[in-house]
Amino acid sequence: MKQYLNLMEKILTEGELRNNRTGIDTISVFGLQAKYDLQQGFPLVTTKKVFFKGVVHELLWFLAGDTNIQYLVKNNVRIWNEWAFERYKKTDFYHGESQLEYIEKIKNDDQFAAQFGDLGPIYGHQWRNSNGVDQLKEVIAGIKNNPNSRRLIVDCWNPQEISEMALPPCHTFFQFYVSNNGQTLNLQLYQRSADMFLGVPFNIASYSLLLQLVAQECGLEAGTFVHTIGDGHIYVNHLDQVKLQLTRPPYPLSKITIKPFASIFDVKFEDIELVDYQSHPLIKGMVAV
Ligand code: THF
Repeated sequence: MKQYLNLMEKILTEGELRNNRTGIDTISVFGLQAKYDLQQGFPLVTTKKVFFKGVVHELLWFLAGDTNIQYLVKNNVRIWNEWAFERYKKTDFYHGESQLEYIEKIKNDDQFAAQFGDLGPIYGHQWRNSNGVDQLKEVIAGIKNNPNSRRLIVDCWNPQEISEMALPPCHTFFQFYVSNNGQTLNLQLYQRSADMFLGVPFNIASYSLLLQLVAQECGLEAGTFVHTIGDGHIYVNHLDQVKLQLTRPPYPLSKITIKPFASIFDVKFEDIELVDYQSHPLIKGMVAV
């Protein structure tokens, strides 16, 4: 996992201080790439403890085409709470509740959740129903039937729907590539904006798991996850945390095992197991909204 640490070191030495819509400045570099060979192990960051359960629930939520935070909240995954709450605050129904009160209501009141828990047509919607197109289903059929295709693409940047999304997609566009005489599946992601300390360990794990799931369904071996980044940044309130992480030597990588399945859309949380994950302790950081 040196690749991830190298990108953060590069941003610390070459980055430019910039302001942005969140009000918390970043140090940023434009145009970064890292490659993770899944045959070397599962690239879950080891220099801090990553909340892997959250990664799995979020990915299953995307795969189900779900965009309502109720599923995440019920499974104690809080990573999308701020964005849903911000959206709720802008409605006429908001009467000054705290975020905690709002989240309790989302958890326990299905009707309230249906009305106010949605993030708009974000990832899950675009993957499974982009103006009626199930992009993910089609791309999997493409991998099976036409592995040399150069059009094995899922695109979340739907310009007509961006204004309805709680947040325009950060991981915007991905492409599959079958190599090694039809034996190995690779995936490249274009991420327009990357929060290196908080989001990126999640994003690497999420897309590597997606690659492993799709490979398993297609009877292929999981190859390389190529992570291409536009604005790669470290928030200034994460600098101490990043510097601490850079003093920590990485541990050997973990592995993932997934129980046999016919379709990735049938996979359940319990079917995915993280094996031999050894990490340094958790490091906390505030998320910029
Ligand atoms: N906005 C910002 N500023 N950073 C992001 O990483 C980000 N995302 C998604 C959407 N907008 C973003 C949301 N994903 C955490 C992790 C992923 C997120 C949001 C937040 C987070 O806070 N992780 C902590 C705590 C996890 C927990 O235990 O609840 C961590 O230590 O990892 C990137 O796609």
